[in-house]
Amino acid sequence: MYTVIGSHKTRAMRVLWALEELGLPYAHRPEPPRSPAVRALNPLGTVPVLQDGETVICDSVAILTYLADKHGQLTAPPGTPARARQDVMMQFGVSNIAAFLWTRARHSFILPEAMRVPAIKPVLDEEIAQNLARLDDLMGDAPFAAGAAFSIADIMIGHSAAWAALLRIPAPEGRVGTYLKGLRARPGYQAALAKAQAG
Ligand SMILES: N[C@@H](CCC(=O)N[C@@H](CS)C(=O)NCC(=O)O)C(=O)O
Repeated sequence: MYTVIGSHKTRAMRVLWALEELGLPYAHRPEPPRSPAVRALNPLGTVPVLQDGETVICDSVAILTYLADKHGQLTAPPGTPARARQDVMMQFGVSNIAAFLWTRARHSFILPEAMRVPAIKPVLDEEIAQNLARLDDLMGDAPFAAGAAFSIADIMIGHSAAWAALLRIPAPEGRVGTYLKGLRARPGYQAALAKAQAG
């Protein structure tokens, strides 16, 4: 059985969501980042960490890719144009949305107070809002990030959009707005959230 380490309030939510979409059982240990339990598995002290027997994976994108490839679901096959398209959208979510959210979090409550630059937050909010809106051009008429099927790229983008919504960063309207709201309304997302909140 898989064990997911890290609270659902962190990037571990991506992994919990993926496991629900895959319909797989898992154990969940919401250990805090940098805690001794996390450091014992990941020298960086970051979460999420996935344990699969003797295998330990310490990065949310690596975990999503591992699970999707291993189970042959939520992904296009490696070495195909469809996979390249999916990877482009995954990296767009990582670099153009999640990275700005993380920088915002660092300047809100993670960095020592003296290093925080509060003035950067509205700049980041604008970058995030603009990149969410760019999904309209990137996706065209496709219902999901990488085309016709829901994939791990949608988990990355949907998790980032949910994070942005919590911060009240303006979401695009119209088709992309409906797509983003639909991601977090999915039974898999809702089940992961409900189970994690129930402890
Ligand atoms: N690239 C890693 C980043 C992991 C990461 O930074 N996680 C945060 C929580 S969402 C963390 O553990 N931060 C603690 C720290 O940076 O020391 C991933 O996607 O898993």
